[in-house]
Amino acid sequence: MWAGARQVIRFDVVSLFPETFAAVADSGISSRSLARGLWQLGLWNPRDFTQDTYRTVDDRPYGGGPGMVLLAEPLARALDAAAAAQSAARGTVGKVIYLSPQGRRLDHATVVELAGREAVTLLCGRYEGVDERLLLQRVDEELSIGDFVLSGGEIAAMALIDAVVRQLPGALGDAESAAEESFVNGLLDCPQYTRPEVVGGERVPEALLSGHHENIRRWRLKQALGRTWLRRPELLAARRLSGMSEEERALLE
Ligand code: 9D3
Repeated sequence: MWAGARQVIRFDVVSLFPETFAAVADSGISSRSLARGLWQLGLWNPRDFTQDTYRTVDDRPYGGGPGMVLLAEPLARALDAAAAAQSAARGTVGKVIYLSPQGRRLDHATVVELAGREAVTLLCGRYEGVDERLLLQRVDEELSIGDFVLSGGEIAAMALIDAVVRQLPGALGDAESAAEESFVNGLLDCPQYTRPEVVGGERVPEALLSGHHENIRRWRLKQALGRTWLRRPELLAARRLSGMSEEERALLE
């Protein structure tokens, strides 16, 4: 295989807390694949793009009310710097995605689509949000990671990066990739067991000790279907529409 054909993605992140991205840059699968050149990370702090003595990045909302709003100008200059870096590193400038509770919910299909891009800029908000004019002028897409309140966009951006990087060819080891395949099929994972055979009086299910690979596969599929039916019935409804195998229908029954 020609290594030059590798699918590399560059993320440029605009954030007031760039140091928090150590969570994806310095540990785990994302860190290993960053060191191997499968993806690139640029961090841009709007505070470094201020022009006043106090390095002001926020101000009070017009119309009054609690909290502060991020200023458009330092963000615009940080976005310009990110775009220039993408142009130099990738020969192209990616779309700007604003992480916000008002965005469309991130899902697996979007993660896979993002993994195919050359460059993406992630804009992280803080406090009450970002001046709307900056959003209108500079943001292409808006994404949320769920219906709950975070303190800012950073953790959402890191969740997105982690999920996308896992999809890059070569990011996961062989064992991890094989495990992934068994459940990115719209079902929840089956239960997992390891030694010893008895824990707190509870035995490992007999099917897993048989060594009969076909029985083990059927037991796992049945468990996955049963759990999905009990915990996330809406996933099964979607699966019924997109087509279920005769075996799955029988096991679910
Ligand atoms: C508590 C303040 N809220 C009512 C006025 C508005 C609000 C502003 C900023 C709520 C959250 C945030 C910060 N959140 C994000 O930047 C964010 C987020 C989230 O909170 N939940 C799910 N996905 C995301 S993506 C970015």
